[in-house]
Parts: sequence; structure tokens; C-alpha cells
Amino acid sequence: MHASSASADTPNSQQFIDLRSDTVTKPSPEMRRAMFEAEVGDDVYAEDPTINKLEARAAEIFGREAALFVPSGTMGNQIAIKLHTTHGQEVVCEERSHVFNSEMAMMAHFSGVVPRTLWAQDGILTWELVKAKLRRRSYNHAKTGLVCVENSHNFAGGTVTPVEIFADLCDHVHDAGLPVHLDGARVFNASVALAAPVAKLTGKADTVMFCLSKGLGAPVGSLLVGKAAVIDHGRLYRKALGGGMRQAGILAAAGLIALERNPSKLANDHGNAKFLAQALAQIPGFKINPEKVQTNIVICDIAATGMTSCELSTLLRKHGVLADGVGPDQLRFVTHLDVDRQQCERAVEMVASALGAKPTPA
Ligand code: TLP
Repeated sequence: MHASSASADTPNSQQFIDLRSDTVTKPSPEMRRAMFEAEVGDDVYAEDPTINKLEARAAEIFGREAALFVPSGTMGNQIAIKLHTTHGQEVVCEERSHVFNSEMAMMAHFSGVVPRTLWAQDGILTWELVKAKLRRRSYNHAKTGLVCVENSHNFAGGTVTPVEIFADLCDHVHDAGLPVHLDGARVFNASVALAAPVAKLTGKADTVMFCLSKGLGAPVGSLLVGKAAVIDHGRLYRKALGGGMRQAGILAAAGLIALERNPSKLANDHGNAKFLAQALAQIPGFKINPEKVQTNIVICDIAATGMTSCELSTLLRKHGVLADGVGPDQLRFVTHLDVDRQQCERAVEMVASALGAKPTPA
């Protein structure tokens, strides 16, 4: 539902307030300096000292044996699915999950598995919900191979799964003899919202993927963490997918800064998202419950504007605000390091003026 792809009017930050995603952040001067100075080597030989340092640090922060640097969250998730399943199995995941909706059917393509989806309130998978979807070996059904959870949950509106619910789910899934993969693209946002360290929040998952290139502000990169033998096997799949990036220490250098410095800045983004939700809720045609906004994602129901999200996104672009549809009636605004409160205030004014309404102060 992305209304805007690269085109002649590709936005630059001077002209637009870009709330399409937290993936749009540009590397900070400190990151650029570190990239310039980074020590590098050939990472396919595991000889890039900066990547090795980033992987070691990620493993340490998550309390794991090992980590693997990958070019994207999608690659990290798909390597994990491949590691945990065999062809012909099912992967249980939430209906709106990224692994199912936005990864180009790669679980079928690469791993030969099909998703078995379920809808969960706020995207929160509980054992009660999941247990009904698990399938054992039989002559009629494909067996479940993996349960995949997303925290925070992007298309449910950046909602978070509490520590105890996730731990309980993992315990039961493990008792059923199955692994759990966590798509933690924005797990640091979840960690801030829940005031729980990522190691505690994710500790029971078999593998965790997290992104450096979203709220943490790095230009490129994600990590997959887990047991050393599993991650070592993952290196083979990364290479098979074309993810052996050679002297990518220049990227890891920015990633290290993102990982060390930027988790503590996420609370700002969450405050800005809450502000946006409260202010957008005042605009006729916009429906959003600000109480539900827990992290940096605001998904508004815009059906009552009489426009589709694609039409509205195009209109807002003309007024200087970028936001993407995530369904015909839903428009998503994402706060990030490169937008401050003032810009969020301006964005609300621009949205209101695009729709011919005046916002009431939140
Ligand atoms: N999400 C992107 C788009 O693909 C929708 C965004 O703008 O939010 N897991 C989750 C939960 C994600 O939100 C994303 C990216 C990924 C995985 C994939 O990460 P990348 O883009 O690095 O492959």
C-alpha cells in the first residue's frame, strides 16, 4: 500500500515531514565518522573486526551465545524460518505479521512452508490462541514447524507483548516440542514501552531478529541472535541468499553507534507518537484511540474522510506530509529520530489544513 516509491519527486527532508516509517532516518554525523574510520575485513571469512565486534556486542546485550549481522530484517527473519523448519511444514503467526504480509511470500519460496495465521487482539499471541492452531504429525495435515511472534507489532499499531505473556507462550510451545522465533524488528521500542531489558523480554525465544535500521537510526542492518550452532548454520543461509557482504564493517560501525546510543532516545519517539495520536484524533474523519499507542507507530482509520489511504496519502504529500497506507482505510504515521515534536505539530497542522479542518489543541 505504499503510495510513494522512488520517483522524480523523491522527498528530501527539507520539503517534507516524513512519517512513512522509521526506516527513513539518515546516518548521524557521528555514524558517518565511524563509518569512515571503520576497520574492515572480509566478513565471508568472518574477518571483519567491526562486524565481529557488533555481533559480539549484540549477543551480549541479548544474553545469547552468538549473533549474525544481516543486511535486512527480512533476511534475518527468513534465515530464522529456514533454520527452524523443514519443507512442507506450517508456521503459526499473527494475521498482520510482517513475516506473512511483507516478506514477498519468502517463507514459501525459500523454506517451503506455509503460514497458518490467526488474528489476535493488538497482535498479542497468547498460548490460549496459539494452541488451537498447532498441528501434530498426521496423514491429513501439515505439521507445525515454528511459532513466530512480532514485538512490537507493526501493523497492529506498534503494540507490545508483555514479558509474562511471551514467556508463557514460549514455555508451552517448547513443551509441545516446537521452537519460537521473535521478529523483534522494533524490540527496543517494546523494551522501552515495557521498561524491560531486551534480554529479559526475549530470553525465551529460540532466535530473535532485531533491526538497527529502524528506530535505532542506522542506515543498514539487522541481527539474528541465538545459540552458537544455530547462528553458525544461519551464516550458510545468509551466504546462499546473497547476504555475504564482505567489507561491511563500514555498516557495522554505524550499527554499533545505533545499538549503544540510540535505545535511550526511543522514549522521545513514543512521546511524539502519543502526541500525534491525540492531535490526529481531533481531526474530522480520523479515528484513533491514543490510549492504544504504546510505541512509535500510529495507525489511523481514515474511512470517514471518504478517501482511500492511497488517495489521502497523495493529498497529504501535496501538503508536505508523508504517511503511507497500511490497508485501504488505514494510514500509518511513524515517529523516528529525524522528526522532532515541532515537526509533529506542523505535520498535524498540515494534515488538518489538507482536510480543511482546524485541529483542537491536544
Ligand atoms: N517494516 C517496514 C516495511 O517493510 C513495512 C516498515 O516500514 O515498517 N519485521 C517488521 C516488524 C518490520 O516492520 C519490518 C520492516 C521488517 C521485519 C523487515 O525489515 P527490513 O525492511 O529491514 O527488511
